[in-house]
Amino acid sequence: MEYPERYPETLFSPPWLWCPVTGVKRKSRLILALDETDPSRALEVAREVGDLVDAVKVNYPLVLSAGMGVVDDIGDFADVICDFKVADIPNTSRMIVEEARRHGASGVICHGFVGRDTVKACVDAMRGGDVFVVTEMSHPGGLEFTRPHGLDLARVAVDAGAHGVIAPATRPERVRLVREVVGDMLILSPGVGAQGGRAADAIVAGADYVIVGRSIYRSVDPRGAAESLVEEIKEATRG
Ligand code: NUP
Repeated sequence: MEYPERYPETLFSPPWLWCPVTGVKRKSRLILALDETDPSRALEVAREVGDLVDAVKVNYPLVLSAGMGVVDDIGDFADVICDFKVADIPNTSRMIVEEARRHGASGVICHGFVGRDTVKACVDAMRGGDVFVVTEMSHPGGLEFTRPHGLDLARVAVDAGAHGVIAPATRPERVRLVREVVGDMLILSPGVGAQGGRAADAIVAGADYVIVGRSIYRSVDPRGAAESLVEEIKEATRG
């Protein structure tokens, strides 16, 4: 199956707005985690903040309630990353990623603990799109199993040719260590706001993007909330 050119605007955008590793725009460095389960509300929020964020990340809560068509719909406003935390044998993982790609996702998130063969299958199935590998998870339970193996998981991402990793904004010191392992690869950091992390701290520690969900989509003013985060990130970058 042929897929449309991912970022046709590359031709027209100044190169400094683009990351060296992938075609992901690095404009606001903010990614919206749209875990809203009411499909029309989700689209409303995506429409409201689409121009402020570099991508919208969708996860099972939204896709299970709205169906995969929501990925196509959100694609009208922003690049979409499917946070499916793919964690299966390579063949099944490939099929999952192909579905995400078929619906226009420009990125997927997979687990690394399943091994390099699975991550490599995801990278191949993404056909040039972005694959991000989870390292240490941001919630308290992330300390149990993912913390002790977080840097190994980052190495899996590097070895398998992934485009980036997920590292916890709740523990900026871990973002720093992950950066040492992954070099120039992208680091996306969730855990800002509702989970207690700060966008500025994650960016200063070396994250390329922060992923923020509830603090935006549950706000009475999602656009205002996103604007404050963009401002905070800008300040941190200046510093
Ligand atoms: O380690 C991770 N932590 C995390 O919160 C890996 C993730 N993919 N996420 C996701 O980021 C989580 O599933 C949710 O979709 C988003 C954070 O949302 P919020 O805590 O900002 O509402």
